[in-house]
Amino acid sequence: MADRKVYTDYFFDEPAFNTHDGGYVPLKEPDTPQEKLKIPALLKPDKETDTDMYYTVIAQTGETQLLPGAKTKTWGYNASILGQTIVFKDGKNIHITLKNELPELTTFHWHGLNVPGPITDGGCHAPVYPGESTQINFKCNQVAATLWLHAHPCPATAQHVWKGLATTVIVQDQTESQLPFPRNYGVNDIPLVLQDRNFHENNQLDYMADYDPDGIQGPTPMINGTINPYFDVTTQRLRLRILDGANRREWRLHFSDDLKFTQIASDGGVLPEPIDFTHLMLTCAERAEIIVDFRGYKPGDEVTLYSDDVPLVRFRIHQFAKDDTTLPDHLVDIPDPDITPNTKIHQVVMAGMDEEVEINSKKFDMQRIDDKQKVGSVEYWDVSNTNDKTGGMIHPYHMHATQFRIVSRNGHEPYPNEHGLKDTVGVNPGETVRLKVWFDKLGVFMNHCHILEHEDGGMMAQFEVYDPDHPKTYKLMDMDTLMTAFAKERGVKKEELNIPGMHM
Ligand SMILES: [Cu+2]
Repeated sequence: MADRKVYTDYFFDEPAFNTHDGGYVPLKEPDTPQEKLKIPALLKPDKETDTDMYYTVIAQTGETQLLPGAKTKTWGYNASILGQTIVFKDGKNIHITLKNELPELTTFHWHGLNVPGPITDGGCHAPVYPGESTQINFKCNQVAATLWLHAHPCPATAQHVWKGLATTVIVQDQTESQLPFPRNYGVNDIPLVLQDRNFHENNQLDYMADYDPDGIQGPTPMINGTINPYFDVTTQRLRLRILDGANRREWRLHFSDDLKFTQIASDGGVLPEPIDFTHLMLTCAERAEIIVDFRGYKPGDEVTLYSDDVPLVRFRIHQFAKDDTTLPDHLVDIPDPDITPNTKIHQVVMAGMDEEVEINSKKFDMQRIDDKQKVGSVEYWDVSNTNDKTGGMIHPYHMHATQFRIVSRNGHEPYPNEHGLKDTVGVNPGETVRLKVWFDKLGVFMNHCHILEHEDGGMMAQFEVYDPDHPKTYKLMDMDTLMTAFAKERGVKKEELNIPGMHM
């Protein structure tokens, strides 16, 4: 950790920060007692062999003690809220039984995972109806990374995630396992899912009461489903796998004393080189793995992680063994394939706010394929955000089925921590971000803004990854089928469904 440059900047456009939104809900420090940070259990495989892993993932209802008093009704994966952490090992065949024990349909989307679409990928074309289960099988074929599983049943994705359907997925591989990173799960390697909620009468969530077409927010930080958490630090170095799991909120992270930390991985895996920061901003769905070194602290000290000025997690320092591990200047090689000659530059224009959101002047249509790319081809995608009026806002752009490279922002170098693989990128107002994108799985997939209310509201498109030698047709879901099912499951008429995006 010798002489690397330390970045002290959030990089994104300050006038576009969510704090300037008309409907911004400031975070507030909870006045409830501090609680031990919940560390999700590791989901136990039903069976594991040298070549195969078998899991059962259950979407279930539950009740969670979030605040003193009444428990909050929540949803989760193999847990009452959020879920157990799921580990995939590179090179293994994965078999997952997806079981829906919720009162309504949902889908299981593997954010950042390189799998075929549209069914295995788990977007809106892959509903699992209540009481039913289905099986997906795929080969895990990608580098070590922190990914996540979340519900994606358009246009109720935002409601389902708000209720708790999101959990961390860890991919492990040989290369990462050789690097000098902390990896004792729960002790010095922990997931940190950053979310915010608003609590109503009896400590309950009320999605419709807090609905905002530019993204629901709550004043209370909720970290791994814990309100006002602390974590007992027992090692000098701590690895945090941070996910912005909020529907809309950006997190501007920094520690007390402006403690320096080191980012070692972004969305799609380990960075080419470690990057030192004192401040780090994450937009929705982005991940950052960081290592915090507490060498300057002694037992009894406390180091706080903040977003803006609000405490998120208090790290209580205990006795730890001295750790002189240093990170190499170069961590991993990142693939950088050449652009395939004679291919077009794809254009994605994200525009509008509130109910007016769209991509390329269109709202999402499950039955329409908006773009195509040949499997194995390497092509540029130019992603623009035209919300440059009245301050504008940052749209976090996500593509299923790929880990891309960020080539440039308005022709300039991407941010210092954007030289690794990414599946989500925050696009500033008036900016065009050029991506280098390639796919190795076939299917129909979604690309969209990851502010979940924008996604549900239509700021989403679809593309097909095709093989000209083996053309395929896909049976695509339609809005009416999903709305009819939701209405039946909720026991109301279709017109009475309270799903804001359904009229898009
Ligand atoms: Cu957006």
